[in-house]
Amino acid sequence: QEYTALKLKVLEWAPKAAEKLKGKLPEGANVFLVPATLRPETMYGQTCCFVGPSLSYGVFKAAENEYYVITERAAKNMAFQGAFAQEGVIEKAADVLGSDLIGTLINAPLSFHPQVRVLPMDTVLATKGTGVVTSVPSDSPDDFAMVTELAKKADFYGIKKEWAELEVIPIIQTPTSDLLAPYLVKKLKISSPKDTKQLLEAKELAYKEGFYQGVLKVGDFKGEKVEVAKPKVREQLVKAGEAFAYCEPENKVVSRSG
Ligand code: ZZB
Repeated sequence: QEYTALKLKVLEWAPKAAEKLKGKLPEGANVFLVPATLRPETMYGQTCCFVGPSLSYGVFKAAENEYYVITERAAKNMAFQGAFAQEGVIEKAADVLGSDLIGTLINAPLSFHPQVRVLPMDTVLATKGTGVVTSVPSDSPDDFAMVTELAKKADFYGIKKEWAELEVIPIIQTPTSDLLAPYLVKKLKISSPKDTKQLLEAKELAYKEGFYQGVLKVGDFKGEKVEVAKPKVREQLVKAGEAFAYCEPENKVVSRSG
């Protein structure tokens, strides 16, 4: 599985993360949360970034003054894909729990919302991608269901309501909608992130319709089909130093979609 790994620069740590990282990183180090995505063409619509609150993450050195927040499992894979200074070697500067990261302010490349927050999502899998997921509620039913839930129960989740209420902007037009995920969530009567079965169906429908029939409404490739624009957006992000390819050894992966 080839993902695009996106670099979301940390602008301001949540207090708990700041405490845990104190003295462990060089002054002025650039740290990035690095989600793995299959949909680089949707990055215009990022509204937050999810971590699993109970998952363990590491802060791994990628280059001089540059660090990635990802799972150890992902770091081990990246070390063999030229992402770090030395082939096969990982250098962990600190440990941090997903829950410590909640509320961290980050930069989201290409997004209409350049500054977004790290928010919790219980269904993030430690065994897939980097354990960090960028959220695009306009085109991912899981993400739309989760941000809706977070806004509804902000206190319960220990977040500020407004962090989950960033405007969901249409970015891809398909024959049925320009907000495909909210449309499918409504149509399949999904009322919470716990509606696993319907969410899986919605995700499959969204992937298919988005990929084969979607047309970008925004950005440099506005008017182009998703199929065509996807590699172009990816290339643009890579050239800007904001993303890189990340591959997953298939046999080790537990995929929700099988
Ligand atoms: C942004 C995005 C925008 C995504 C979209 C999807 C969609 P899969 O196997 O089919 O779910 N993801 C990545 N890592 C994890 C993880 N560890 N746990 C849970 N979810 C994860 O494909 C991977 C997609 O699942 C990734 O692409 C990521 O969300 C999420 F508009 O990134 B995506 C219809 C889907 N639309």
